[in-house]
Amino acid sequence: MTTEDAAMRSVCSRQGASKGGAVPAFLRDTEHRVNRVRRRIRLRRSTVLAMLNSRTLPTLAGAAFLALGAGLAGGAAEADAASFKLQRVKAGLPSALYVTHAPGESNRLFIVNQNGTIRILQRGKLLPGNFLNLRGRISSGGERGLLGLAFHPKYARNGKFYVNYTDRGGSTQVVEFRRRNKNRARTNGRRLLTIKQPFSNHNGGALNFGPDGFLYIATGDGGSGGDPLGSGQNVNSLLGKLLRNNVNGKSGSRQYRIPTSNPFRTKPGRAEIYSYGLRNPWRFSFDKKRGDLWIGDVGQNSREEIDYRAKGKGRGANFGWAAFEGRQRFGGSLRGSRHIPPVAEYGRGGGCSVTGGYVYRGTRVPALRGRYVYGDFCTGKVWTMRAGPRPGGAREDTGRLGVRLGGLKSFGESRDGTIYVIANSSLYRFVKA
Ligand SMILES: [Ca+2]
Repeated sequence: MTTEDAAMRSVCSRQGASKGGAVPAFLRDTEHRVNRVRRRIRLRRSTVLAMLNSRTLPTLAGAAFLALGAGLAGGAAEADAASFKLQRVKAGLPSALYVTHAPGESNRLFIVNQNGTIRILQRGKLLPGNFLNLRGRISSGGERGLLGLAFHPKYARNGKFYVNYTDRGGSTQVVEFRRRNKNRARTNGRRLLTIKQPFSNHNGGALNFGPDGFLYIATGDGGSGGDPLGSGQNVNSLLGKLLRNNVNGKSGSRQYRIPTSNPFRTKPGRAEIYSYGLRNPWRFSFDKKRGDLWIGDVGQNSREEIDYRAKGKGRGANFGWAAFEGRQRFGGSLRGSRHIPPVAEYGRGGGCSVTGGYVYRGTRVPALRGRYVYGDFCTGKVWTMRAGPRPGGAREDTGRLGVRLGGLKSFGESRDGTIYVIANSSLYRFVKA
């Protein structure tokens, strides 16, 4: 693999906001890549229009192309009354990377900034000061920074929450903090997990509590390109995994306990592993109604994928990387015999870095009910698909949004199930059109 290959491969992985000053080489590469995808989309659109004008297509194929053309044109000509769109909630959030809510708190969102701070947005207004400030402890830029936040299910009572960041040396840290009061956190934390990162990219970063009350931690394969260390299929490595810990207790030298049903607890392999075969699971979530697991796993050179397992079925699941990229064979052998293929995937015509989202379980947007919403960082395209128990039917909905998204970093969910989006250095929410 040439250096150029490595650079190109690293940019198709997840990366975050550019900071001020000189633009790093790989961000310039990302720009090239985004422009190339845009050119390809323009080309495809003109081809579609030419084919339609030629009137040589069979009716059915013509209808399909027409639908594709409308989507690509961002036309959203659908006349259904129960549609949706995006509404901007807050602009001027250049470092914002993620948004979430605390259990029991309505009308308040926590905005995670890649540069190391967490701010509170209350009824649409940013509260002064930071809820938490980790600027001095983190490395930020590219795919590094403060990447994830999850509140303990009993946060209202115990004030505990968890963050995932890359420290000054680039290692992943998962640390527990506590609330001091409603709007401020204590600055001394309890370090739960340190994972050394061999390369600067593919740090994963998402954290969520599952329906079982355990903390799930998504890790990337360690970076570079093509999983050179073979982390994805290696169950003796914490890289390229979804990990699961019980934070309510300690065990020996561990600052957490291993849930008794973790698949490698009594078998060779790291006891923290819940599922494996992941490349860079930048964002994952649980369906708040069904408890199903949804992962957006960023692809290598060709396939961006959405992985799904019904509640509890992600245990021991092998999502394939690096033996598979999406449904395609990639490299190396598969551990075991069962590859769990994605429930949705797209190629470079759709974008170059998937951003996993959420199943809509709110009430205000009927057209989104029971649909999983996800998007692409590079193109700002957004898709929705049927949620469990039979996920499928992915459909591009970019044309409905009413806004062209760029730098689609994360989706988020508020207490009432409203889905939010961090893109264009702004916060948006899905509303009824
Ligand atoms: Ca996979």
